[in-house]
Amino acid sequence: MNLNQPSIKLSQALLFAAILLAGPAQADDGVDTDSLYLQHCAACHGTDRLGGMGPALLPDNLSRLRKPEAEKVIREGRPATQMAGYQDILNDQQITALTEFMYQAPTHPLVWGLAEIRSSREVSYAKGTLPDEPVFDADLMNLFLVVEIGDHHVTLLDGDKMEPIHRFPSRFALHGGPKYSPDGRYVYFGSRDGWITKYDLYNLKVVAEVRAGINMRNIAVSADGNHLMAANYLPHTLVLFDAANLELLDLIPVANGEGESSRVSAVYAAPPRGSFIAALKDIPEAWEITVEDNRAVIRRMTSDTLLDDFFFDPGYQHLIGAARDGKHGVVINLDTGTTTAELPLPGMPHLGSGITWEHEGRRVMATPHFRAGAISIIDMDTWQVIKTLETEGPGFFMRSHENSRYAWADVFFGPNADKVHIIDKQTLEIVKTLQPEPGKVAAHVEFDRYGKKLLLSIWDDDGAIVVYDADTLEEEKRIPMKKPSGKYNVWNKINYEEGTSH
Ligand code: DHE
Repeated sequence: MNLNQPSIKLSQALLFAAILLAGPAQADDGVDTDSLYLQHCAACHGTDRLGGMGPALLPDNLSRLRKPEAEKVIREGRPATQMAGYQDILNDQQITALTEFMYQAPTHPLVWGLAEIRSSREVSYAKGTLPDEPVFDADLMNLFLVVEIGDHHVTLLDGDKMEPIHRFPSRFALHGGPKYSPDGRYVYFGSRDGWITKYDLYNLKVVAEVRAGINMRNIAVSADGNHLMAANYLPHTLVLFDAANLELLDLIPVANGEGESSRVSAVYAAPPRGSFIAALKDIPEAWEITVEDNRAVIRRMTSDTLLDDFFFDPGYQHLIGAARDGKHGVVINLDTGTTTAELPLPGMPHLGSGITWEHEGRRVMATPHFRAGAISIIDMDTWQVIKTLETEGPGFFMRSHENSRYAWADVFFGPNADKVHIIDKQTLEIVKTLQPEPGKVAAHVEFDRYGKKLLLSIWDDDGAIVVYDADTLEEEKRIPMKKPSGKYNVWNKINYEEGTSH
């Protein structure tokens, strides 16, 4: 919804006509929601509800927004966005009816294929057309990006001075880690609505955008920086792009040999293998994808369970996946494609945020659990759980750095969500529990490139980034931010640092 009225595309106009010809939909309370939607919302959110200048208004895309919050947004608008408040235009009954309408599946088919992807692409500055000198002075390897989901912005932070350099608007609801080009100059963001934004950190400019799907999981950039792959829930596709200008190269329908299609749980780059690895949500398969002549070549690995979430060993020889039943994990050998071990991991492990380190000469990995106040520590040679740490509630993220003796784990869910545990990586014990701001969720840590300082989010609209000394564990400063979620350090990401996500 918006006061600026962008032009409506032909396909949307045809759909608009079809809806009008079909006659207005009346809600139970007699409100004509179709007409209200077309009059007030369609210009920005699309006549087909697939989104436009505003986000998509479909049940899956809205699943994380509770209905009362959605009503509040319609009533009051969203600060610092184009979304105006409608409380003087629509009455309570109309607002409630519109909200219900948005949470119902549309009757028209939702299509996002080659034509839609191609026509969504916009290249503002083709690769090679902007200066190669950064417009600011800072260590380019110690920059952080902070995603602020409170008002859909991103802050670029100088990791030496721990001061913001620049703040810019993002697409609605970024999710998952932004991915850097191997030299750290460009970063690619993915939004839940399927938008991929390529941003030039040297020039502080969006250089290209494309929409890969209607409901996207995440994106991955190949180790050589040449290709980008997007994993979608809707439609059931993987999409391959040229990373230079986000040109569409290949659209891969995701289905098994019998033609049953599947959502994609996620896709990651596997640098030593020169490939991408994707796991499927509705079919018990993981795929290894290589790019030949700008086309995707798929190698299928079958698993004995559906994989929701997964992780890799540092050499990318094994995929460690969480089974959908939430009770165990499986280890797939990526060379043979066979399942080589099963892990007893009750309480739904969040393997995607696992980290690894050396412990008594062996590599271990640690993972929090979504449904249990526990952290499992696993020996990566024997695939045995060697320790289970009891925490003050289920956690979401874990983080460390090769140069730090500590690993940090948040307590994201439950009454202790304002606490963070600090684990000694050698004794495998929780040595300290911090409560940076009582009553506000404290979550997600990222270290600087040296492992000497770290950033923690106070996950609140009136939130902050807290800077800690990684050795003394003392707070150094707070930088106010709007619900900061993930933080991403350039050096740690492009070097696949062992204590951070990839
Ligand atoms: Fe995430 C990363 C899946 C809910 C914040 N999340 C990821 C990744 C996956 C994933 C597969 C890795 C992608 C990548 O980085 O390339 N997330 C899921 C879910 O399945 C789940 C549980 C349900 C869903 O709705 O999708 C989920 N995630 C959330 C949230 O509720 C969080 C806390 C808030 C939000 O923004 O939606 C959230 N997820 C994050 C963040 C990362 C992430 C901040 C990146 C972490 C990192 O350090 O790399």
